[in-house]
Parts: sequence; structure tokens; C-alpha cells
Amino acid sequence: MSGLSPRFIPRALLLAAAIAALLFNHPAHAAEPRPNIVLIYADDLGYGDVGCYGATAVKTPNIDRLAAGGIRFTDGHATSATCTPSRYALITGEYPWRKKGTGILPGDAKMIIEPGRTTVASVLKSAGYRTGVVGKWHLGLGADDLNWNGDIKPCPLDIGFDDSFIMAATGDRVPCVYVDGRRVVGLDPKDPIQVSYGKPVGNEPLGRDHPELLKMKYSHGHDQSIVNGISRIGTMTGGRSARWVDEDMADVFTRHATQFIEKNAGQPFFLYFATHDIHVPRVPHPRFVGATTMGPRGDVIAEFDWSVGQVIKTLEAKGLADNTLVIVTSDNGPVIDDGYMDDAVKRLGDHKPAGPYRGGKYSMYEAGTRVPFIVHWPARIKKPAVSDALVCHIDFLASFATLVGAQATIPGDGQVHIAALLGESKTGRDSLVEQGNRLAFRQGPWKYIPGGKGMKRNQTNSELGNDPAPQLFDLSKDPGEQTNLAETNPEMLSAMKAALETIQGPSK
Ligand code: NG6
Ligand code: CA
Repeated sequence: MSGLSPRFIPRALLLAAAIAALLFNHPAHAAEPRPNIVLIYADDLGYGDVGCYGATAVKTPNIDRLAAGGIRFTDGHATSATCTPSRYALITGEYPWRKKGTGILPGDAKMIIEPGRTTVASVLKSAGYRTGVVGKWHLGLGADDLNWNGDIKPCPLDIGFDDSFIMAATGDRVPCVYVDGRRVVGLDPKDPIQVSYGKPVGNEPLGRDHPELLKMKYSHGHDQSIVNGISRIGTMTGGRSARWVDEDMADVFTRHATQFIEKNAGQPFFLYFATHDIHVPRVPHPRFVGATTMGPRGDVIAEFDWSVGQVIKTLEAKGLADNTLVIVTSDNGPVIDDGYMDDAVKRLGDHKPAGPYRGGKYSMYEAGTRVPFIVHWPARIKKPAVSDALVCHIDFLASFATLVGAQATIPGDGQVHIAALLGESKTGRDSLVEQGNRLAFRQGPWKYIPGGKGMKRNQTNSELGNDPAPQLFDLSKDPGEQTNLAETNPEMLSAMKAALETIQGPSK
């Protein structure tokens, strides 16, 4: 086996595990029906932003209830400290930094996951699951020269999703419309949409020229097209009847999520429910305004918790709660000022969005990727617990495939960690590459951040971890990454550096 590069060993192991699962254990419990899988993916929700991870300034009873009845992970990760790469890894099981063009995408980017590729959805679909995506996509849509007024192809329907109701990119990027299947919702053909991330299109006023038209002002970026009194990144013209109302967005997405469950109650289903909450612009429905003392950033956490509650209610009403595997997690760590003046900094009080961890969204430090991570499945998880196993979204594809007995060759960097995910083993991954604006590496208690030369903080004031000197931390004694051991433990430093380079492979 000496000819196998380390990158391919997990693939071989996976295959073996998948075959073993097929032969001996098909599916997880042959006598039991396979579980439905509902993956609730928050946006920018920090480790410390929910009650069961220590928050007191916002109440999250629905998420806390799932944690109390399931497994709550303390070392659960997205692959990356921003959205597009984390979602790319979640869907494909491949580290995003292996592929060019997986950074934060503009709203008119073409789709970065090729049709025909194995995805978490295509694997489950091939195993007989009905698959759906609702919410934030941010993996690009269409090919070059996408026409928003016609059929959008490729889209999630081309990579394994039977149903798709999404926004193209983010709440703060044009086009500010929903896309149902291949079509923009509510579009009047007489008022076609045009979108640009270059030269502005149309002649509607822009935020930077007309701040008096804004109900929420920007603090950085976000100074172009004004939609619903909020200026965004990029410009759009037309499509007036199709434009979303931010205040209603959580209701719209949650309704689609619960309808998907109701419609598919009679068969196994996989729902990827990627909320816009708690990303900017933070615009809760009026019924959540004032839910916390923290202003919009706190109130949209309460709104997110409500969305989780609606999903649980629907599962219960349909008698599906027991045999549905529900996961609640987030695409990257928290950020306070992400470009709008929404009082998040001023009203934060003593709330700690990152919990005990350093950094946040965009950062190489732990809070960049370490996020809330809860797994709930009453039929299988009999002993609710808190688990310190190292787990990551990149393993969902391989793990779900094995769990449901899907016949698939699992590509990429994903590993099967069903036992850890269900709390049946205390051991998860041995190691994990964490992505900020560069790559950091975790192995056992150790964390290695190569020396950088970039800025220390970006406009959001998030600590990026770009110190020129390499950093090494022992997270078992120093979870807050305060004491750099690089100089006192050069052996470990070089071992970590070498291990990261081996996984990275030769640079292309
Ligand atoms: C940044 C945006 C930020 C957010 C982020 C993507 C500016 C100044 N900042 O470029 O507001 O949209 O991209 O966030 O434009 S993510 O969660 O989708 O990765
Ligand atoms: Ca995000």
C-alpha cells in the first residue's frame, strides 16, 4: 500500500467501511426503518450564541431541547471560517481549498459543484431518499452568462436535490429574490431582472449616493442596490415583483422547510435547511423585535430558534420525530459588525458569541470553524450526552451514506464517523484542516497556525490569526489560544507542519 498517498487512504477505508455496512449492517439497524435526516444549517451562528453552549442573553429553548435529548458536541466544526467553502465541503465531502474558486462567491457566480458529481444529496437520493434544499445556497447558480429570467441550469436540482427553494447567495447580495426549482419566484416577464457585480446596472438609487433612503445603514461595503430600504453588495434592476422582504424571510424559508417534511412524510427524506439567520442584514420579523436586549443580532438568534422549533413541531405532528436524525449547526463562527449599523457592537453586553474561543468568522483561531453542533435522533440515541469528539461537516456525506446503506464510492476527504456522531464513540477525527484565510491544523489537543503576513484584523474587527510567527497551542490546557508554544515545543511544531503539508499534498 506504500504507493497510496495519504489523501487516498481515507477513501480506501471508507470504501471498506461502506462495503462492510452493506454486507453486515444494512441499513444501520436492519429491522428499523432508516431515519429521515434534517440538517439545519445556521449562518454565522457562533459557538456561544445559544443557550446550551452558555448564552444567557438570548433564549434558545428549541435548540436546547434537542441538545438535552441528543448529543451536544464541544469540538464540532465547519471546514472553513466563511460560508461558501464550508458549504462546498458539506455538500461534496472534499476540502474546499483543494479546488480554486471556492471562496466567498458573488451573487452572480456560476455553480461551483459540477452536475453529476457525488454529493450528500445525490448519495441519499440514490438510496431512495427524497431530497430537498431550502434557504441559503451560496454555491453559485447556472453557467456563464446566466439569465435570471429563464430556466436556471445547473442548480441544486442537477446535483441530487429533488426540491429546491433557495436564495442564490446571501441576504446582503443581489439578486434579492427567491429561486424555486429553476425559476425566480414571482417574476413579471415585463420587468426582467439584470444583475451586475461590475459596472452598476439600471438607474435605481444606490445606497452610497442616497443614505437617506436606508432604514439600516451600512458600516462597510453593502453600498449598492437598495432593496427593501437596505443597500446590498452588487446591483440589480428589474424584478420588482419578485424582490424579497427581509422581515418575512425566516417565515418563508421555514414554511418551505416544514412543507417539504409534510409532503414527504410517507418516505425517507433528507432536508438541508440552510437558514439566512443569523447573517447580515439582520432583520427579524416584527414579532421577534425586542426578543433580546442585544438588538437585531440577538433577535435573529431567537428567530432562528423559532425556525428550529417549527421543524420539530412538524416532525412531531407527523409522528416522525422519533426516527428523524436532526442536526443543528452553523457554517462558520460569529461576527459582530459584518457591515451594517445594527447596534450589534453597542448592545452586545457580556454576551460571548464565540464562547471561550478566540477569533470568529474569517479567523484562523478556533472560533472561525468551531460551531454549535447538535445531533438528535431519539430512536437511536438512547443516552443523551456531551461529546468532546472532533467532528466536522465534511464527514456528513460519507457518514450518512454508510448509515443508510447507500452504494456509493465516497470521494474526497470525508470519513465515516457515525459512531462519534451518534455518541456511541468518544473518538471522532484524528485531525482536521481548518480554513481561515489560510490553513490551520488540528491533531489531538494541538493546534497549529502557520506564520502569516496579512493583517491582524479585518473591518469586522475579527482577530484573523495572521501573526508572522507560527503559532502552536495545546487546546486541552489553553482553549482560548493564548500561550504560543511554537518556540518551547519545536518538535511538535514541525510534526504539525509536516502533517498539514502531507494532507495538503504537493502544491499545484
Ligand atoms: C463579506 C461581506 C460580509 C459577508 C461575507 C460573506 C463586505 C464588506 N462584507 O465580503 O458582509 O457577506 O462576505 O459571509 O462586503 S458568508 O457568511 O456568506 O461567508
Ligand atoms: Ca456564514
